[in-house]
Amino acid sequence: MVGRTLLGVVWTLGIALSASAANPVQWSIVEQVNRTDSTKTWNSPTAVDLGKMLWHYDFEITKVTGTVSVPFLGELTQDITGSLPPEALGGAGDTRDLPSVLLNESIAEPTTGTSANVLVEVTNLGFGRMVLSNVVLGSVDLPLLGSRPIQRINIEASVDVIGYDFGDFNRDFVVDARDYVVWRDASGQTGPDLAADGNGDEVVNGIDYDLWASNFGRTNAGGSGTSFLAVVPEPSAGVMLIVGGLALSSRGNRRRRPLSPTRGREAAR
Ligand SMILES: [Ca+2]
Ligand SMILES: [Ca+2]
Repeated sequence: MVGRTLLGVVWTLGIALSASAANPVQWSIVEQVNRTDSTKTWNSPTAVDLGKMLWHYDFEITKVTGTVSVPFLGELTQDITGSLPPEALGGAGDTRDLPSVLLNESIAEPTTGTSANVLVEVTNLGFGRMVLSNVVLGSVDLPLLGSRPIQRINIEASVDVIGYDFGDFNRDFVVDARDYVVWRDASGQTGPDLAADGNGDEVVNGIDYDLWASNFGRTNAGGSGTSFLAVVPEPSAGVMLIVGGLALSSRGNRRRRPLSPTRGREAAR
């Protein structure tokens, strides 16, 4: 009975995850923090697809406003985005492991004395999360009216995450002969951030080749959550020979595709 219940929970969880997982994901954050709030948490409605080689993320805090109330005039809202430290307003990078922290900063806005710790992360289940803690709302100096306490702030932010399949070394959303060329040209190299290092152990070797081979033919043009359930058979020795031949024959005139995430994003659309 317990086993069946557990199985049901796992099954339901699996359905929920596969139904909500997407690639790429774009999350828009709009949060209001009131003067009485010391913490505020935002959770994404969807999750990234978990079965990926790595994820590229890009986030940006696009707008922060503070609102004060003024007797007889009502509310005045001031945009304070411009006086926030630029390095705290955004970031981009790759991550191979979840959970992954994209930003964890104590941010202070000097003109009003507003500050907070800001944590942006992707959880182990692939959901986005933003936590504002130790929130202190400052005050705005108004002509004739003096210093008025900020009643609330509004934060707008965006987080984009794109996952790449195992073996998609050139990040064009297809695992094919071009990825073999990337692997072959880098074979034997060591170090961080190697495009053909499929398993992230800082060595490009046969293990990475096997990851490419076992995912050969896989495509993910921004589908929703089904890609990691797909089973792609390992290519036969004959296919490998053909692929090897194609790769060799295209070596002279091939155009290397840039590893630009923008390219990948366009391809995903
Ligand atoms: Ca590829
Ligand atoms: Ca490796």
